Amino acid sequence: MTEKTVEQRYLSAKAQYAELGVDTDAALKALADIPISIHCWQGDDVVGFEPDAGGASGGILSTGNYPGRARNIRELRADLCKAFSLIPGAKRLNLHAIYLDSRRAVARNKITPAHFQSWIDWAKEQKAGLDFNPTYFGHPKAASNLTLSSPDAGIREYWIEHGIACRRIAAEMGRQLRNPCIMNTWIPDGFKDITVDRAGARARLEESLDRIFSVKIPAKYMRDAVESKLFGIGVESCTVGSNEFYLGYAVKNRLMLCLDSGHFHPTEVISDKISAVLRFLDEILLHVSRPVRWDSDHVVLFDDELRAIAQEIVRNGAERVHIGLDYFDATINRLEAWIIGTRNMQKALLSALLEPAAELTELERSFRNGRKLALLEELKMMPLGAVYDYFCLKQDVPVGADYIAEVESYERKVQFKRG
Ligand code: RNT
Ligand code: ZN
Repeated sequence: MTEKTVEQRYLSAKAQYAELGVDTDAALKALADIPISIHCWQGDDVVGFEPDAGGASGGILSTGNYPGRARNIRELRADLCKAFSLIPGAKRLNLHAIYLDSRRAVARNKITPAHFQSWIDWAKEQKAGLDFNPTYFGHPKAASNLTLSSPDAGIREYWIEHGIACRRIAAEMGRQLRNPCIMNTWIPDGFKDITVDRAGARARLEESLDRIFSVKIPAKYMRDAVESKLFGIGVESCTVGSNEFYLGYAVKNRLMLCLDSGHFHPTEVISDKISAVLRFLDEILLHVSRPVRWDSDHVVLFDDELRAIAQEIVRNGAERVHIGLDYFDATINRLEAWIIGTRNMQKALLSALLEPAAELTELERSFRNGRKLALLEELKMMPLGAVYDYFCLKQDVPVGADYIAEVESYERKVQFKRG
């Protein structure tokens, strides 16, 4: 498609939306300012760069053997640079503690901001914010699937120190980038079979978290989120950090709750939870993912639930909802996984920004529900694609499917040569 065609189609779409009272220019301006935090772990199948890397465990796993996985920091950064050049809009990079830059092995309770300085410098160059996660899995001290809630005081202490070390790192990222770093705490803790002392495990988890969060850090540097879960492979019977546990903990301690799309019962959706939890929390974090039959972490599609999530973000105020992606598919090119998911998140946000919001609300309040339903259905036929293509053009990234050829040439020249 030539630039001229993209522009012409945009003008025609703009006129069509204007008839509904929707301003496409304003929507594009708003879209450009909503950052999406791109998860580094899609690039290497959640392995990380510790010299004795253990990979994912604790109930999460990446499946597939598509060639070209990034094996070291240099390769991961090259892949991220390439992917970033094909994704429009404001970007953040979401790192895990196992992605540290160190030639020597460092115990997880001894990591410091210095181990992430090269990532901070990289993010500065990329004009991207950074988010962070302590890594409580893929480690001998997590082998029992109990970390912060372990009955073993030594194990608990080790992971408490890890949590404290990670908050310092996150604060330093936010300070240097002048952009608050969101640190998300997810632990794999749970039990495979009948669990007798759920209360004991939860009491220990609360105590450990209290110690980690006892140091107050200004919100302009970093903010904490806690992520709940339903179950994991190998921890089917009891998850210590359940939704009720973390919702209560977040409300009590004024932290963010992290809602992951894959962490609820199969017919339960996070889109409905956003407006509920925002009554009691200032801000929340989302892990946008796609569960297929279980918490499978498939690449995010432009489907009904993604659109509903985006509508709730826009309707409740995007400044209160931090958007992170969380999936890992090793059966396709990992750049495509990033690009498809991030672009879909943006398309969903754009589609929500292009709704005649006031009119829809008014129709609902006045019980004109037939008209509301009809309008919502008509909106599905509006030329959203033409508006998104124009966004890509203006942001200087390939329009439509044009990025695919770029990824294919990159995999031939770079990723397939990795052996
Ligand atoms: C696991 C959680 C968690 C992880 C990442 C790697 O079920 O979703 O967020 O996916 O921290
Ligand atoms: Zn998650």
